[in-house]
Parts: sequence; structure tokens; C-alpha cells
Amino acid sequence: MEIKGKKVLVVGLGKSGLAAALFLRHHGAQVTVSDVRSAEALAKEIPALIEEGIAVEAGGHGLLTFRRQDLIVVSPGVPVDTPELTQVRKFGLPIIGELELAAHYLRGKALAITGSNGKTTTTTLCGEILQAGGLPVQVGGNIGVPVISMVEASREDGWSVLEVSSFQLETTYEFHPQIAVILNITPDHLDRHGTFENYVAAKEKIFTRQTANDALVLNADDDVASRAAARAKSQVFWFTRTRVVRQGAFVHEGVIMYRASEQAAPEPVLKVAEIPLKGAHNVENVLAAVCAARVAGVGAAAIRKAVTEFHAVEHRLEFVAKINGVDYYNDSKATNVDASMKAIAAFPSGIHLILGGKDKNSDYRQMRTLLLERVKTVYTIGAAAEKIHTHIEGSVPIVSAGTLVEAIAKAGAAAQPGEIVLLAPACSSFDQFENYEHRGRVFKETVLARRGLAALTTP
Ligand code: UMA
Repeated sequence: MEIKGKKVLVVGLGKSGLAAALFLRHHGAQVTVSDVRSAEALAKEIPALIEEGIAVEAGGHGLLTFRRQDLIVVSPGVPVDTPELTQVRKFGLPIIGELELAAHYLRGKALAITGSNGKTTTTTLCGEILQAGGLPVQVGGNIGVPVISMVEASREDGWSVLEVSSFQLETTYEFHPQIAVILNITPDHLDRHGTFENYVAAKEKIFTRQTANDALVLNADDDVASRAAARAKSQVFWFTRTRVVRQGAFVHEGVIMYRASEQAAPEPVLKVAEIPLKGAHNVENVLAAVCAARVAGVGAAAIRKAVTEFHAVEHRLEFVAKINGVDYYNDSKATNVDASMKAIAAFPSGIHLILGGKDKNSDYRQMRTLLLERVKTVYTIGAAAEKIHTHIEGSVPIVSAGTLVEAIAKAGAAAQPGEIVLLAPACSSFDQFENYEHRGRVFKETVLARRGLAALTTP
């Protein structure tokens, strides 16, 4: 893709927009950045951009600014139906995402992982396995490192392990990972994509450009993800906890096995009991990583070493502290209903569950049975509290807490030794926090302060 001398607009000045703008400028484009945030809010970013010769439009998107361009690069968080984008699309102006831009420049092979849940854990794990296997590897994408900022360090003989979201995939056209993984597809981000079908279609773009030389790793236990097989031109590898597959990874008598093809004998990789992560969903994540890593050429011994030494990713069912016999877990990354249910399913009973935040047009009614089975009390927080209350009323007791700090105080006071306080909010964080990491940090800091206090007051 030739960008030298072209007029390029970057929409959104978050992590992706900043990295994309600098990349484009360094490659000789005339760059403008447009963001809805005010100049004051962008005071940290603007001077550095001006110094680089990048123009900045702050405080809103101007249609004229959009119309003047040769190319538009959008940040993942910018909806594709933003009015200015809809307008210029009519004139045939190319609009791509930051991932698509990066795909044109990234050297070496890509292992891309998508799914509604488990992406961050599986991406991190894949990175560690490939590294243990001696392959040159870098990890990034939705996990927090814009792919465009990985271009410079990418190598022809190396791998980029990428967590990719539906937001990023929606604006890709040539993105072509040699290995693509779809972990699962359950309703999420319906506020952005409108319908579940649109969301699935965005996810499936991960393999649209794949050929017969590429591999698509799919969850045989997930109906929606499985259906992708019919549309793939690449070789499909399956992973499953519940059956035996002809090609892929599965569990046999407590051992994770990998089978390279129908003709090949299954080979043992590691025991399920050796996985150091909690929850059945993490067995799925490990199966997916085993499968992808074997396809990438990593041997079973290196995989076993990396998996057994792996620790939970921050904000993902992360153990924070035990206070007066109560365990506190931070699953701030559980930003949708399915993720929250997976976190609940990791504990047999006695859960004090903190739910709420910014609603994503989600249906919380699906949680009722599981709540009855395992949860003692729900503590609601944030903008979605009322809707959650209406959806789960009559299942378990609900305490309206308002804020996270208040919810921790109330749950901590009610929980008995042996019980769990779990933040698995089923919502995004943007009503009360900068992002889910911020929410997770507030949870951890509040819990740790409580532990300090408990230590002082316990004789
Ligand atoms: N903005 C506009 N116009 C709009 C909307 C937003 O100007 O119409 C501006 C905002 O004012 C802000 C900027 O765009 O200044 C934010 O852009 P962004 O939301 O794309 O955020 P980035 O900081 O670039 O982070 C993005 C991903 N964010 C989203 O997808 C919402 C990060 O994923 C990702 O880590 C990062 O790129 C690096 O790749 C976060 C996320 O929440 C973790 N992802 C979703 C998820 O996991 O559920 C998909």
C-alpha cells in the first residue's frame, strides 16, 4: 500500500490512532487526526503530534476534513456508521482500520486469535508457547499493543501473535493470518454491531483471506464458531473438551492430545490436571493454544513447559487476596454475560457477585439458573444496575451498591469464611472507569486496602 505523499486521516486518538498517525507520518503521508475529545482533553498528545507535522482536529469530526482525504484509517472504537464515515463512503473514499493498515506492512507470519471470551489468555499463552519453542515472536493487538506499532520489530522469520476483536476485523480487507483461531462466539458488543449476525460476520473476517495453505482453528464445542468451517478455504483444525477429532486437539482420559491429521496417531501433550488456570473455559483456551502452536511447528515438550508455567492474566479470574477466610477474585475482563457466567462456573458455590457497568444491550436473564446454583448475593453497580435488577429479580438476593468500592464493602461484610467475592461484571466499564484495567485496578487496590485494615484489626 503506497502512502507516501497521500493525505490520510486517522479517526480517534487513542492508543491505535496515535500509533497509526506516527507510522503514517514516518512513511511520508500528510496526516491529520480527528477526535471527538476536546483539545484540553488531548493536551498530552497534541504537542507531540504537531511537532511531527501532524494536523489535529479536536472536539468533533468535521465532514470537510473527512472529504479532503485520500485514505481514512479508523481506530477500533470508532463505529463504522459514524455519520462522517457514512458520508464519505458514498464517494468511494477508502476506509480501513488500524489492523488492516498494519497487515500491509507486517513481516513474517501471523497467528491471530478472536472469540467473545478467552482471547487475552489464549493470545498471551500462544506467545509464551511459541517463545518456549524457540520461535521469534511478538504479541499484540486488542490485548493493548496496536498492531501498527509491531511492524518495525517484525521479522520475515518471525511470528506476530495477535488478539483481534470484532471492532478491528470489521475494517479489514487483506488481513491474512497464516493461523486463525476462533475460540467461541456468544453475543457481545450488540450496541455497536446492531445484530448478532453482524457480530458473527465481523468475527469471520479473520479467515476470509485465508487459502488452502493456511490453518483455521475452531472450537468444536461452540455451535456458532463451528459453522465457520463450511465457509473456510483453509484447513480446519478442531479443539474440543467433549469428543475426539480427526485433526486437532482433544482430551482423552485426562490428557490433552494433538492429532496432526486423520492419518496421524494422536500424541499426548500434557495432562489437564497440570493446567495451572481455574475453570473449564481455561481448558478450552489451552486446547486452542496447543492446537495453534502445534500447527506453527512447536513440539509437545515446549508446549507442556509453557502451559504448566503459565499464570493467570491480570484482570482475568485473578486471585487478589484472602481476607478473614474469604477469597477475592478480579475478573474485570468479564465484560459480557458469557464471560461472567464462565467466571461463576469456576466456583462451586458461596459466590458474592459484583455485576454491572455500561450495558451492551445484553440479556442478563440467561444468568438466572447459574445464579441460583452458585451465587449467594448479587451486588449491582453502575448504569446497568436497574436493568440487571429487572432481569435477575426473583433468582438470588440483590443488593444495590452503586459503586465498586461500596459493593466490595457490602460483599466483604456479608461473606463468610470459605466464600468468594467475585468481580465478574458482565458489562463494559466506561460508565464509571477509563477501561476494564482501571476497574480491575480499583478492585484490587480496594481489596488490598481492606486486607491491610483486617491485618491491623485482627488480634
Ligand atoms: N473516538 C472518536 N470518535 C468516535 C469514537 C471514538 O474520535 O466516534 C475517539 C475517542 O475520543 C478516543 C479514541 O477514539 O480518543 C479511542 O479510540 P479506541 O476506542 O479505538 O481506543 P484505543 O485506545 O485506540 O484502543 C483500541 C482498542 N479499543 C477498543 O476497541 C474500544 C483496545 O481494546 C486495544 O487494546 C487498543 O486499540 C490496541 O489495539 C480495548 C477494548 O475494549 C481493550 N476492546 C474491546 C474488547 O476487548 O471488548 C473490543
